[in-house]
Amino acid sequence: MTIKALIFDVDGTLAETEEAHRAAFNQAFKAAGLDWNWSVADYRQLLKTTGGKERIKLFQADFPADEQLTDEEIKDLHAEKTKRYLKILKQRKLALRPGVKALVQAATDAGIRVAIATTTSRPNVDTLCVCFWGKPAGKVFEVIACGDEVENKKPAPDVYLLALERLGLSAKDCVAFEDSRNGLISAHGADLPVVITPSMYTDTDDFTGAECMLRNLTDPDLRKAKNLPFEYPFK
Ligand code: XBP
Ligand code: MG
Repeated sequence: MTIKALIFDVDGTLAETEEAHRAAFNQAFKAAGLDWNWSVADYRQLLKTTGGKERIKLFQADFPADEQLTDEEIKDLHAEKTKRYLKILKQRKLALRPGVKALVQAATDAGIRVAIATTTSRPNVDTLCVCFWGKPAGKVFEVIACGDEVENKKPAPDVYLLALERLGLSAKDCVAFEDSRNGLISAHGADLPVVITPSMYTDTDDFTGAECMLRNLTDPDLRKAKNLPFEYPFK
């Protein structure tokens, strides 16, 4: 059977972006006069909630009522965080994870479609693609489904279902690439088989049930993964 599309998560899967997200959150907090600072250890816990706005909301859930930001204030704070995240990305200090570019290229060359299913927002995906591919996301990936376009973020399946709908394909013809347990649950919820490449913040996640676990996408095991509907290099 020939695979028809690969669907990639962004944060942690295409690149180790979470330290840039964390720095952007902390910069935005400081600029807003908040004395919040998320450490690496804090962020490991906080990442269990997907989506920046949702993460902020949960973080302050136990604060006294008069110290909690309203949804509108969270929206503004998150917009400032995105501005700062884009600035950090443009400084080009990040890199794609090993094997990502080669796999996307090999798929494209073989006529296999490539798509994105991410929790983050479109400007973040576009800037990341400009930094690493020299072109916006729509010129690299045929379909892009983002967190703010769906009702429920990962681990709900919504964003993968949206990617499948836009591809016009059924899950059995596609494979998802993820780095986190929330991503695995989301993709499985859409009936997709999943290749996991754990990232710096998800290396202790429980990946039970994943069809394939790899250190990264240069792992030779990608060539012999038995539970996936493709052979790599694509034939
Ligand atoms: C990644 C995320 C994102 C980023 C921040 O999840 O949860 O929320 O940390 O993105 P996944 P925004 O890789 O599973 O998609 O601040 O833009 O929401
Ligand atoms: Mg991820």
